[in-house]
Amino acid sequence: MSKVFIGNREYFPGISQIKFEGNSSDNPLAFKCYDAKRMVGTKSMRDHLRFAICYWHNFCNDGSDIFGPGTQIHPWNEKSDPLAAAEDKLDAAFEFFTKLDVPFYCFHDVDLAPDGANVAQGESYLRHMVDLAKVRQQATGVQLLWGTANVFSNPRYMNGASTNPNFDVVAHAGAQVKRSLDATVALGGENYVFWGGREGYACLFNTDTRRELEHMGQFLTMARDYGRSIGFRGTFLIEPKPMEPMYHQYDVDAQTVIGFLRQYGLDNDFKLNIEANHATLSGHSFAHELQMSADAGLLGSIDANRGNAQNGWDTDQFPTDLHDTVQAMLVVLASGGLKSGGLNFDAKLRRESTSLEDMFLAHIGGMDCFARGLLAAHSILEKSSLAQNKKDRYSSFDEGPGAIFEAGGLTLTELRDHAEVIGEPELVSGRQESIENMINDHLFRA
Ligand code: XLS
Ligand code: NI
Ligand code: NI
Repeated sequence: MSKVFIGNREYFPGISQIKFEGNSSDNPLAFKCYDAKRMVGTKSMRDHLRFAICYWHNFCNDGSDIFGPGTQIHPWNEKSDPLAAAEDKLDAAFEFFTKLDVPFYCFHDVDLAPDGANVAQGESYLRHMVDLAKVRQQATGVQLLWGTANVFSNPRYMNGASTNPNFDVVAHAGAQVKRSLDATVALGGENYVFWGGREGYACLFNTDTRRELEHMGQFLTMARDYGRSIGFRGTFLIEPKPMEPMYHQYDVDAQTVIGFLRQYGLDNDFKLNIEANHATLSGHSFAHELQMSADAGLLGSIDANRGNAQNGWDTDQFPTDLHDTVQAMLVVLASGGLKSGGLNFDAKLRRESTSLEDMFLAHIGGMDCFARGLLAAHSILEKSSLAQNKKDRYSSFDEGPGAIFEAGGLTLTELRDHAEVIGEPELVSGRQESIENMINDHLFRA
């Protein structure tokens, strides 16, 4: 590709198309492992990993935190007219996507377009930006992994969106989700995400949790029905998170969300979007949350990032822990791959990383880390006895009384009688250390 920016201005001058140069390269602006076309089993790395870049952390945030203003100066943020600034931001975003050659991106409605002074104006701003994005998607081949609505930043959502105690606020959330679904469908988005935002509570004394959760079930049902009515054939996703901004978030973790989806009959249309940092905040591991989702047939997509072991908040760092990506890719591969989901880098630069080049370096590192995780996981599944050993561990359920038990054919009394007949079972080693060693051995062979 000779020209990888499509507006009039180049926002990342001096940085050209990022290429695969291999393990021996010491060029920081090159992939060492991610080689989009390389086949791993039956699929290319590109098709296995389905990388996406998020709009918000890269093009909307500027490093500001509660203790101080932004440190990152973005050339697409110079214009004071919000719509003109949004247009510049779009060009910068597509330049970035194409220079990194990722297949997908993700956005909230208010990342792409200004919110507007009222419902109709917000809709028209978003439609305008969607028209421009459509042209850029066609010109570059970059596609939309998912769209979503930001129904947590505007002050009206301080007590939640669909779980707000005020019906008028619920209506505004509905307007935003409607326009965001319209935008997602217009752009051919493969999924549509609901992260709970402020769907939770701070104080039980003033909160009717039963009613709020029913409202959430009702709201999601309406969103599903509307999406299907306008031709959305993709997957709706819920992204669990246990805390922050609310003390108690309703979508605490994967198993909670799975129970909720089943309770409201939404599990045929919805799956889960698992974020690594949210998993660890909920007291689980990233791989655990993926596994619980996969077991339920509801693993939809991934927000790829990592937390900080010392902190109890969502630091949204870029994934650099190889062991983490290996474990994640083991679950993904063993459950049949990402399908319509992808690996969205819901990660931000540190406030101290102030150059535009840092945005590239961070994504290159994350992409290589997952590519290495993919190679190691593939090699482990192909060449080791991991899967067979796991299966063998349950072989007592494959025949005889164990199989009858699994099929629901035993009574508790018969279970007791079996115990009496067989006497004390022998202790069988779980061999955890041996498996952990084998996985480390593969990391250096992959
Ligand atoms: C925040 C979430 C958010 C979702 C999209 O913690 O990760 O960024 O992914 O609303
Ligand atoms: Ni996320
Ligand atoms: Ni997060």
